[in-house]
Amino acid sequence: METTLALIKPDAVQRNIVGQIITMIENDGFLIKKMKLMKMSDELAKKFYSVHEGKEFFSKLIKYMTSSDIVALVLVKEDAISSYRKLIGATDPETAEENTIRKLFAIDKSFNSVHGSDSIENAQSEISIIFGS
Ligand code: IDP
Ligand code: MG
Repeated sequence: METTLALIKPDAVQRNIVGQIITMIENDGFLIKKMKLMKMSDELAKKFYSVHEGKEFFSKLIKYMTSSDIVALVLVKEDAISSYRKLIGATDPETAEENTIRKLFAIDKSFNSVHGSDSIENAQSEISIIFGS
């Protein structure tokens, strides 16, 4: 069994679609191991997205991620990391596959409703950033 970190981002919490997204996660066979509603501080968001520091969208991303509450989840499933990335779809909803969370719910490639870890190392580091170790 593998573990991944999922975030339901501010645009989704603001639009009252947390339940629909969690239903898709549960229907895809993930077990919710941890879950919390929280607001990211500027410092936490910058640490979480430090890999994107210096990119042109970085300040917009930090402003977005700290704009309202998010829901953070630790999910467990066989091949959870790739399985959850497949469920959420491509970063840009215009290129995301049908029936993925981003295709169904994302506004655009900036405000794209969900986050998912992309490797075992990043999943472990993101879980400790959000939930502590
Ligand atoms: P991911 O969330 O699919 O892993 P990343 O490339 O890691 O995508 O980017 C992190 C987040 O930064 C995206 O989910 C999105 O919110 C934002 N982002 C990524 N690329 C762009 C862009 O080109 N313009 C604006 N925002 C972007
Ligand atoms: Mg990423």
